[in-house]
Amino acid sequence: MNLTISFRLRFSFSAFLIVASPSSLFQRQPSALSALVRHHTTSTRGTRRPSGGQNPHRAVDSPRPVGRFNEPIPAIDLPRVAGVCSMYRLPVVPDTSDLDVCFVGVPFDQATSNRSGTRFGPRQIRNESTQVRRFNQDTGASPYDSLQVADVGDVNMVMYDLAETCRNIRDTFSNLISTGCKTLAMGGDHSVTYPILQAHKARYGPVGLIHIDAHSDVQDHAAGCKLTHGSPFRRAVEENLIDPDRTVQIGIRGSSVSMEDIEYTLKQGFRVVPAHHCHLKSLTPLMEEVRQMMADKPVYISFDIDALDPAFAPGTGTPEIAGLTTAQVLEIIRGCRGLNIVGGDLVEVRTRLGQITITSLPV
Ligand SMILES: [Mn+2]
Repeated sequence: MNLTISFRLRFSFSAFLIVASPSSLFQRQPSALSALVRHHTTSTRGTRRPSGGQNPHRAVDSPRPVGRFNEPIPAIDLPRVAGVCSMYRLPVVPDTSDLDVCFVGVPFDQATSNRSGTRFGPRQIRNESTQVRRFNQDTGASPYDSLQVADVGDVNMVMYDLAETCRNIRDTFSNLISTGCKTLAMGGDHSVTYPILQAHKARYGPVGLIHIDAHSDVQDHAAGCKLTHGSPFRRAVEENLIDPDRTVQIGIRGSSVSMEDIEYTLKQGFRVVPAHHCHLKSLTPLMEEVRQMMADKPVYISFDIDALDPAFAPGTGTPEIAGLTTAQVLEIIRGCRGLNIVGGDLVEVRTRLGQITITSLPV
């Protein structure tokens, strides 16, 4: 991976996963900059965590005091290139029984229509995440002061059976969220969101959806197949997994086989915000509207990396020109603060061969 790709990926992952960060998105955090100064925990879970914050990745370590939360291994203690490559250098744990938030990989790309490779997404994201540090300097967010977070590994896949894989994903997420833990999933192509939403619907009922993407992903079928990375939200509507009146799609653009998809979304009552409606303006008013729309009910965030312009994130399977900037995505993600977020995903990250054809993208 060359330096340019490395920088771009790191920046885009950061946008979703740390700048917005569990502390910002999931409530119960000390506010912003005060966390930098006071550096104490406000969690109600801090007293019942049995692991004591010891990080099993540390080959050489002194025990941490019991009652602290997990936190990334500082590079000053262990070089970034050393240790097990977990998300944000957090411990890898077998279940969510003592977690507030977990990272989980969904390495699957058999439902991709164009360039494959997102099966490598979780590993690549984890690798780049080793660069991300404990605090966010812009917001003061310090997730590890108030939330118990860990990496729970990957969903086990049946690489030759799409329907069986969807059942695996659904059942795995049902188990992960059964403790009240919130999941942050790393795809994988966008088909994985469908079974993840099935699991969330069973626990929370139909969820509000903040869908950041170049594509609306509401295709009825492709070549007669109903489970593809272009169809998760069509299936989600049909199965009442999402609340159409609390669904917003941001960043939509590019060409389409017909106008049927956009007509379908509008007919369902989705709030559709094309990419060209995002440019040259602040997105703060939009996010105020989104927060009102979502109220205090459960919300799921699904972030397809191709919402970003390929100049920022070329490593994806179906790139579209004139996309969102990283700064715009920060506005969107930070604008979600205070919502009742019950889960989220980052999908369609495909780092291998990322830049090769970027200069020949069609208009
Ligand atoms: Mn998508």
